[in-house]
Amino acid sequence: MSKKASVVPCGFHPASAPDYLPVPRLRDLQLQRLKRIVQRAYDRQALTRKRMDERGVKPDHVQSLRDIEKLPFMVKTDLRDTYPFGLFASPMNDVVRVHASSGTTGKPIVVAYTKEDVAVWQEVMVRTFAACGCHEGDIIQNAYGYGLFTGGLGAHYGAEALGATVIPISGGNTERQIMILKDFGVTAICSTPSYFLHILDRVEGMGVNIRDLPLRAGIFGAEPWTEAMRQRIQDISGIEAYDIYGLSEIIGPGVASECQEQANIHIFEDHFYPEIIDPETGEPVLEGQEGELVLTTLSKWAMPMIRYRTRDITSFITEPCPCGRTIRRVQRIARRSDDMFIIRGVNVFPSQIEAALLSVEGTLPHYQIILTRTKGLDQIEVQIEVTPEVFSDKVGAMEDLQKALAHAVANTLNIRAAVRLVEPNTIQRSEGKAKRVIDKREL
Ligand code: DLL
Repeated sequence: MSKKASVVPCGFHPASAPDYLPVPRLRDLQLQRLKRIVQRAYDRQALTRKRMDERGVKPDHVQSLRDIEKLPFMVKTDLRDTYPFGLFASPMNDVVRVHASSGTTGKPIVVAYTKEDVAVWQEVMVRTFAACGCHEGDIIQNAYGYGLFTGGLGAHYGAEALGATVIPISGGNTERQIMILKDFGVTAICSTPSYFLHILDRVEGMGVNIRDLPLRAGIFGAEPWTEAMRQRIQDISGIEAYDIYGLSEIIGPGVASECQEQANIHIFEDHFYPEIIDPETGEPVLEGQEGELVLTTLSKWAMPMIRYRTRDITSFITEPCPCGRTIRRVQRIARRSDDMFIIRGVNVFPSQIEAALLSVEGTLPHYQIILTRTKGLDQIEVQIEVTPEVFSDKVGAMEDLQKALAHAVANTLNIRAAVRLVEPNTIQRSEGKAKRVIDKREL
C-alpha cells in the first residue's frame, strides 16, 4: 500500500450493484441479453447473418451460454472490410456518436453508439472509477486524449456521472498538466501509465513535490504495463496506480477494471461476455489457462460485436476476489498476440523485457527495443534510461549496471540482447500509448 490511503475503502457506488450480483442471476441476465443481441446482429448485420447462415446457425440455437461457441468469430479486419459504417445495426438517425481507432495501417476502424449505448458506457465507467476508489467530490484530471480516441470522452462521461469534478485537459502540454495538478487540488488522474511517468519526470524540475499534493489515485490503461511498472509509479509518486482495460471495438475504456485489491481486472461481464480461446484452434482453453480474450457485447445496440477476437492474451482467475465482486477477473493484459516478435527463433513479448529491466535498480522505466538485421542475423538492442545519479557516476558503475541488465534479459528470454544505457530524457515520450518496439528489419 502506498502512503495515501483512499477515503472510501470499499469502492462502492449505486451503479456498481451489478458487480455483486449472485452468480446464477448474473448468468441468467447474460443469457437473456445474449439471445437478444444475437437476434439483433443476425437481423441487422449482413456480415454476421452471412457467417451464421454459412454455418447453419440461427439465433434460436442459442439456448444456453455455452451455445455461444456455435457462433462465428469476428476479427479486426471485419471492421476494416466494412469501413466505415458496414457493421452498424442502427439507422444513422439513432447513432449519436462515432469514435475511431487509427491502428497502424490504412483506414481507421469506426465504432458507433446509440443514446442507450452511451448510457451503458457511462455506467461501466462509473463502476470503473468506483472500483478504483474514486467518488463524488474527487477532482479528476482527465489526460486521456479527447477526440476520436475513446479514452478522453469515455472517462469524461463516467467521471461526471460519478459526481466528480472533471478537468478535461486531454493529453499533452506536460507543464500545464503539472500546474493544474497542483493548483486545482487534483485527487485522481487518468492517463496512459507511460504518460504519467513522463509527467513524473518533469514534476521535480518544476519545483513541485508530487507527494505533497492531494493526488491519491491514477486510473491508468490503454497500453500494456507490468506489475514492476506499477511498483515504480507508486514508489515515485506515493499514489495508488490502478489498471483499467478496454478497446474501441467493444466500447472503449470500461470493459474491465481493477478494484482496490489491485489484483487483476474484473470484467463488467453483465455487458461484455468473456471467453478465452486457444488462438491457434479457436477452442476454449481449460479454466485458468492462458489464451486469447474473446468478447461479446451483450447490450451494445448500434454495433453489436459477437465473439470478437481481441488478440489480447490473458487467463481467468479462478479464485474469488476479496473485494466481494462476483464478476469474473482475468489476468491483467500484459501482451497481445500480435505484439510478439521473433528474434533468432525465440518468441519475445515486450512485457517480458520490461519485467526483466525493471527488476534491476538504478534504471528509469523508460525503454525502447530496437530490432535490426545484419547479414541475415537478427539483432536486438534494448535502450533504457538510467537515473541521473548513475549516469553521472563512475564508468565502472555504468558497466556493472549494463551487465546486470543484460544478464536479467538473457535470463528471462534465453537470448543475448545488447543493452545500451542512455541519459535521462533521451527516449521519445508519448502523450498516449508508448511505442516500445522499433522494428528496422527489412522483411
Ligand atoms: O485503448 C481504450 C482505453 C482507453 C482503455 C483508456 C483504457 C483506458 P484502443 O485504442 O482501441 O482502445 O486500444 C485497445 O489497447 O486491445 C489492448 O491491446 C490495449 N489496452 C487497453 N487497455 C489496456 C490495459 C483503448 N489496461 C487495445 N492493459 C487493447 C494492457 C491495454 N493493454
